[in-house]
Amino acid sequence: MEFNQIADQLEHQAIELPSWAFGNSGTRFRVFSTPGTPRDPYEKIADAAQVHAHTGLAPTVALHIPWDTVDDYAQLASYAGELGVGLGTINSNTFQDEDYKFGSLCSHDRAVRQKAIDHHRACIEVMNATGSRDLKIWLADGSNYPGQADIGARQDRLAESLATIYAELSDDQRLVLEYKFFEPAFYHTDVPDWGTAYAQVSALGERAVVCLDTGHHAPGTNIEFIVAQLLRLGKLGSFDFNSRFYADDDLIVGAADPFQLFRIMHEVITNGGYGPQSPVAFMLDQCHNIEDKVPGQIRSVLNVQEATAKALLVDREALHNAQQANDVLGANAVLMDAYHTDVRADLAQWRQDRGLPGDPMKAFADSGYLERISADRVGGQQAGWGA
Ligand code: PSV
Ligand code: MN
Repeated sequence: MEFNQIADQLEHQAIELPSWAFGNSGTRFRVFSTPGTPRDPYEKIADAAQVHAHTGLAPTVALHIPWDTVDDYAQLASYAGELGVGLGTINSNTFQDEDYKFGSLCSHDRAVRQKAIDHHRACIEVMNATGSRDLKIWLADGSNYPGQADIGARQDRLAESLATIYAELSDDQRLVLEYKFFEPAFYHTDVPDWGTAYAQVSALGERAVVCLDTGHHAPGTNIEFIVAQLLRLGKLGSFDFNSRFYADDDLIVGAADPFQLFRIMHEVITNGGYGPQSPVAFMLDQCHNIEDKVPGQIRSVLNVQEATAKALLVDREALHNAQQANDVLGANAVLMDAYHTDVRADLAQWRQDRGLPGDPMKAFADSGYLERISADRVGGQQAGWGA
């Protein structure tokens, strides 16, 4: 396959940026700040708009409530529109309140469950104001010690809580349930894996789907298999892309294992998850602990584009024929040929043909934006986890 045969298909790529990627973040040891870090959701959106302006790849920004609380969400949406981006997924947060120490939607305390449900109601109101399609739910619920919790009863309460929230959504809105096998709970989490997420969303209905965060799997997990399976079941709602070396590292997607990202995009494309009709939302879920945030996000979306281009280059007919002929090495060679193709010069040209900078990293560095926000954003409280 030649690059010009796939160039048009790259137009369909849209990668949603997480507002929290522009705030400060770190580990339990230290949160470092960077000059110019946004102080409010408006400044986060202004930074996100820079990523889209330089790449054409990131037309929407996901919000996290309450981190991105504003008085007027419609006004925030129109501000985003003025900068050339839109507001996307609304992420709920039931992990930073004392009341949720022993769980939220799964808690055995009815009042705590109700509080968590009410928070999701508030998130749906935000969605109504912003025009967002997706409510993404990631739960920190779980337990730390065997015997601490009644695991089955918690699943029942989760099903009941999710059904209550799902009933509040309008016909064009979706509930997206994200799984994670550990952290902050260390013995069990209430939505540890794709199977549990699938079982829970299947019981809700058609507009309930699964979010696959690439960092939320045990080492060695064949993530692309899960992608293929969820797509054939019609339940892959979204990705949270990031890289992990050890656990949920939230590093730049494609940094740790570009081959895995390619394999994931290959399964996405093979199983109908890519293109204008695809219901899959491609999001980043990353933190930039030590690198500058805006270029960190630019690097990330470019990495996804590069992996996508290579995956589109797979000669699917040749692959199919080799598979049918049990040509093990031939089939593998078809895939590896695409992976080893250097698409960087073609992508630079692709961008220039569309009025974008050939080298977005350099163009952003040359733009003086970082220097400007460092000088302008003085005083106030820099955003970070919890703000
Ligand atoms: C949890 O690790 C998670 O990946 C969830 O996606 C959250 O939405 C995100 O982090 C930020 O809280
Ligand atoms: Mn995530």
